[in-house]
Amino acid sequence: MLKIWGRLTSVNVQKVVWCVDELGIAYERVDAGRDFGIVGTPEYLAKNPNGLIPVIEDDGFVLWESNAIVRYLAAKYGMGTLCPTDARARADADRWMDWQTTTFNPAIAPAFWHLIRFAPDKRDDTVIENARVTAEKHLALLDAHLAAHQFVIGDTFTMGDIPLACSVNRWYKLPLAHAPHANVERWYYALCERKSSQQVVTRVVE
Ligand SMILES: N[C@@H](CCC(=O)N[C@@H](CS)C(=O)NCC(=O)O)C(=O)O
Repeated sequence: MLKIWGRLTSVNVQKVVWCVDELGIAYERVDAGRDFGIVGTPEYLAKNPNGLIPVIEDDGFVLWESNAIVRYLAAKYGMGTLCPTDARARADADRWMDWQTTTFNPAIAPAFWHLIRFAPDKRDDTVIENARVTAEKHLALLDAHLAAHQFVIGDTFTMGDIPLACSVNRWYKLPLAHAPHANVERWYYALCERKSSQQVVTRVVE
């Protein structure tokens, strides 16, 4: 059976869990990382020398890097649904996955760390405000895109939506003022209705 290592409070683990729930694959998830430990053990480091989560093992095949995991699972178990068969549609999904990991998530991360993970006396309001301004700029771009697209690549839900929706979910749950983005909100709240998103979107951010 597919095995996933990683705590559900991690946005990168959330992507993988949403993906497998969408695909309807049987899996076992082991809490690992932060207070759960495990990631520093020799056994775990043999699977992922970065000592980070998530990691999967699928019939002897070990893989780390969350978006690579989502791509692998979508290609193996969801070709033609989560993973588009058309090369351009697939590149489009890849593009939004890469944008999530290189642009949007790094933009919101400082606000997440200062508001959620750091002790109140370590919070820096300037860092939070700078992150908010940058994130809103990126969300305006996404909003303009979603004005003409139901999902990130068009009419169908694909792997391209999952990592981005996990980060947008985190963003909307941060205790700060969010600017209105009607198309992002329409997209995000529709995804919150999917059965496969429930382990992610019903969680508080911690
Ligand atoms: N680029 C990696 C980043 C992995 C990563 O930074 N994981 C974090 C959680 S989001 C982690 O392992 N933190 C240490 C821990 O939880 O102990 C990926 O997308 O999988």
